[in-house]
Amino acid sequence: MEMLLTHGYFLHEDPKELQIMKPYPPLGILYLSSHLRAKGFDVEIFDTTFSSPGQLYDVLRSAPPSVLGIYTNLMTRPAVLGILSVAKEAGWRTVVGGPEPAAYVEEYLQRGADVVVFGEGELTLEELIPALRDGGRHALSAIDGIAFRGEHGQVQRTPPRTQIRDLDGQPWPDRELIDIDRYVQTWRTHHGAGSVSLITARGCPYRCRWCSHEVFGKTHRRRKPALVVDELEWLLNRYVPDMAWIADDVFTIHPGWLSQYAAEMKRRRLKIPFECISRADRLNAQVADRLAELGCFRIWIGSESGSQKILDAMERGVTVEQVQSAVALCKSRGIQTGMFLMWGYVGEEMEDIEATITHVKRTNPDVFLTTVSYPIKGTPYFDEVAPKVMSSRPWAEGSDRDYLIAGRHSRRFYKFADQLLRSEVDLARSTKGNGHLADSLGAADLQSRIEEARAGLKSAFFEVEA
Ligand code: B12
Ligand code: SF4
Repeated sequence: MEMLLTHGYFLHEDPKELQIMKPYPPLGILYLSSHLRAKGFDVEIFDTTFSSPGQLYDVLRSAPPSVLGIYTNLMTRPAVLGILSVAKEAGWRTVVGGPEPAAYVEEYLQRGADVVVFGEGELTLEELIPALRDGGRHALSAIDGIAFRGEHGQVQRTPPRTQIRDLDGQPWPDRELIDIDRYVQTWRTHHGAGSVSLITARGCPYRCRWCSHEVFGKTHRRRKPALVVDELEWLLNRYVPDMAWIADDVFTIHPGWLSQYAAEMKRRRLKIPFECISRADRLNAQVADRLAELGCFRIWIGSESGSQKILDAMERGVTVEQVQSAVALCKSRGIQTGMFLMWGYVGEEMEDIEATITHVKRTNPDVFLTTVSYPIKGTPYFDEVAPKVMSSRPWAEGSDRDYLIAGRHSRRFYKFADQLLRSEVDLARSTKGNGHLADSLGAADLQSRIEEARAGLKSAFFEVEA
């Protein structure tokens, strides 16, 4: 074996994810594997999702060491550092890639990574595997898109790697090397429908300040519609899923592409329920029609805030009204809507929180998810708040989600904001339709939760995060 690819996501170590139980396979390393195998490399994958650190460590200690490549995102940092330390002890040469390590090159090099890879890994690994096997530091300095320690221990970075121009020339992800059926079955057991994932494009050209663009930059490259349909058709035949998730950043970014894709699906008489993510400004009547016709049952829309001031501060590039009409449009086509919302962005005041509550009540999506905003290193948002960023845990034990922002309201404050939002929306829902309270007891409960949340917001108003 010339390379073992893995990732640090262990479902059974994550109590929150164990409740959610919606695992998806790590497409990035599956793409790396298929590319490298097509080039003649002997590559294997250790999929950690349903496994345990101990099982991976056993493999690392017992297999003849070669090159270990690890996908890392901001949540998997501690697990990846554990893997690096065992791998180094066992004599592996180690490479880390994915969205996280580029922002923490020194830290990863210090804790066991021999090389950090920036951006897409396919072309870089093709050169890196032989260099790590046969060459020394000199060989590394000729490879674009990496960082490593030079002769005197200094961090050496090479020029950026050119991205793959033609995604259609790339093989599909190597799903057959891992147990996809187990993913599908896990979905089916916990949600009644087995799901598969695929991507139709790479990268997003928008500039939302808090969003990580480490891997694909601001490019957007799409695959040909018919070739995506080939992959989906194969997935349907091979794994017989009940639904699919199109894991693109903005699936509906290109209406012309979507129409061609829909026409090809229709021509082959293919249809599968699916969910995807989009932006309010990339949805219009024609796009909503295509989505409905294709079987889209839920669309996730980044709404983030009901305050235009905050949306503008985020450089989100959409208006509150656009979100409201996009949600209404999708609903009118029978597509469920999910909204992402963020508390605590720079500049958010009580009136912006109220605006978000009014917005969600008015928009009434089927489901909404909230987070307290966190600055991901490498993003403009992080740079903006950097002087106020404080760590709540040692770097190696946490993630960028643990950053505190000095002077911002406390987590307790945002818990009350969340309680207020949820109770207000539930109350508004219970009174909608027939114009009176559907359940007077429920309504009374909600009213008291609203009062409790408002009192909580007042009492926590001067509590700050750090
Ligand atoms: C699908 C997805 C998910 C899914 C499923 C994850 C999965 N198993 O696939 C779900 C919904 C579960 C999810 C959850 C989260 N996600 Co997510 N997710 C994505 C998304 C939209 C697509 C991932 C994908 O398939 N990409 C396509 C493949 C081809 O790209 P790739 O994985 O990056 O791989 C390439 C390179 O990174 C590189 N590479 C990858 N691995 C390796 C390894 C080596 C050795 C090398 C050399 C190179 C290399 O080469 C690959 C091929 O070119 C990305 C955004 C994006 N467009 O990538 C966000 C993204 C990865 N997620 C992100 C975040 C923040 C999260 C959450 C923390 C969100 C939250 N608040 O809960 C959680 C964390 C979950 C966890 N416990 O790990 C961030 C990560 C930021 C960061 N710095 O780490 C991203 C980048 C979104 C963003 N733009 O901010 N996510
Ligand atoms: S949040 Fe979505 S639309 Fe904005 S830059 Fe990131 S991927 Fe693109």
